Amino acid sequence: MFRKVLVANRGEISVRIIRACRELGIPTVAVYSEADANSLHVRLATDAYCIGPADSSKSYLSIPAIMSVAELAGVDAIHPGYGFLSERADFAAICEQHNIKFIGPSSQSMRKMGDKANARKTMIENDVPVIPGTGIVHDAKEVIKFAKKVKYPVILKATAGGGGKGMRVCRNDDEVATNLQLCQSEAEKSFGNPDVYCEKYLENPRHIEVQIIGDQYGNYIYLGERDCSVQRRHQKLIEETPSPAVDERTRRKMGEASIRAAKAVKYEGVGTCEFLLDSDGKWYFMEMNTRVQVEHCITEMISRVDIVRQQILVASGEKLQYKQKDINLQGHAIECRINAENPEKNFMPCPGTIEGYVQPGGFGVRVDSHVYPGYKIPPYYDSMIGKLICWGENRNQARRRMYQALKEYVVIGVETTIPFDLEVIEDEVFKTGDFNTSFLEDFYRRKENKK
Ligand code: MV4
Repeated sequence: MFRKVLVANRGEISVRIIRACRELGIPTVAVYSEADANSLHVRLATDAYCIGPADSSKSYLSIPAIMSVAELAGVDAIHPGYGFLSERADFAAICEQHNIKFIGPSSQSMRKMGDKANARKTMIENDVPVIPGTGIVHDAKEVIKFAKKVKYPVILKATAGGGGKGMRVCRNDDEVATNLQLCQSEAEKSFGNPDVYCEKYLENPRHIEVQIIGDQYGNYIYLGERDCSVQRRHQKLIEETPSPAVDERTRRKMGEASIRAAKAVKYEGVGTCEFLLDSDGKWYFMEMNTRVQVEHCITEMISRVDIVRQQILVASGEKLQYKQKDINLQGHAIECRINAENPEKNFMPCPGTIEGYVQPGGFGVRVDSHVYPGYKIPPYYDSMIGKLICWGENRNQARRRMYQALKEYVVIGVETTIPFDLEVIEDEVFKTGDFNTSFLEDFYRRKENKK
């Protein structure tokens, strides 16, 4: 087992990782920026080092700052959490060169999944369904030819992109020429790689993702799917598992396809395969997220598998403690991300001091958060206050428990997304479970019509 783990992150996920390490008896090293000196992760870790100013490019994203602390503190592993350096293959490679275990896949696996056009090719070779698409496209003619074949709309995507960044939908020949140039120059600017590929565009799919875990010996399990269709500009707001749109057979097929995807790149650790599900039940691999995700907790609630604990165990070289037949998904779980944002003002971030704070609790209620009364939410990072996760024997019980827990949650001093969450949880369409990624747009349209 590891001697000491550096947690290269902040906020609730640092707290989540430090808790898992404490349970395993592993000392931890927190790193923090000047804006985070009063953060909970600093208090909970065995040791803490300031790594620079508030600006994350000079602190949480600074590889030299983090590697210096790793050497100084004598850690043998680094947990990157999500965001920040978590999907940087170059960082994973530097850890490998310094004999420090990056808690995640190898830099090589990350590179193979990080290049989306290449990942598509790998999936096709391994019988994982992907949306009809192209390799790298060089001129508008190629795209127009492809669109003739599959019919408009099509979508251009940066091969180095992901998570909704660097995408452009084209609905006719005229749009192709302009969008291709825009997409290529944006890709060059944002990712340092101008390469773009093209896919048939699916209108209003559901966003489904499958959690997998693999060890260093080629053993894999999948832990069912999460439905993340309630999102706004690629920011997920509410997630649930199981998906109301996935049946037992589809769950097994998607799970097995996810494991084939992982095996194809010799993936180790926890990861998530993202799929789109269309209205006739067809589903397609989109991309793989090579990190622990914000919404992993709902999967923990229905599987009773501690995903972060398993992540640390397999990274340290232990064999996976579960076989697929040991996995027994039970009940339903929903997560609401509670953000310091004003839903009445276009979800504008509202950093500031939390003057009063009371968390909900009770059977089937979990709050993962790093805040406390008097805590000042800094303006430099994401505005998440915490995650509220509710479990129930079925979807309706989980939903009603979420409603009560949201009602109990008191946050004074900053605006939050709690009033918005309450409205969605009680929404008639949300109640049916029959919706897709256009849910929020439709929700606001329906609200306007009622006025
Ligand atoms: C798509 C798509 C439809 N057709 N690709 C967004 C995140 C990234 N992982 C992939 N994404 C999408 N890719 C094809 N060929 C729809 C999405 C998508 C989406 C697009 C617009 C608005 C919200 C969305 C939510 C999930 C997925």
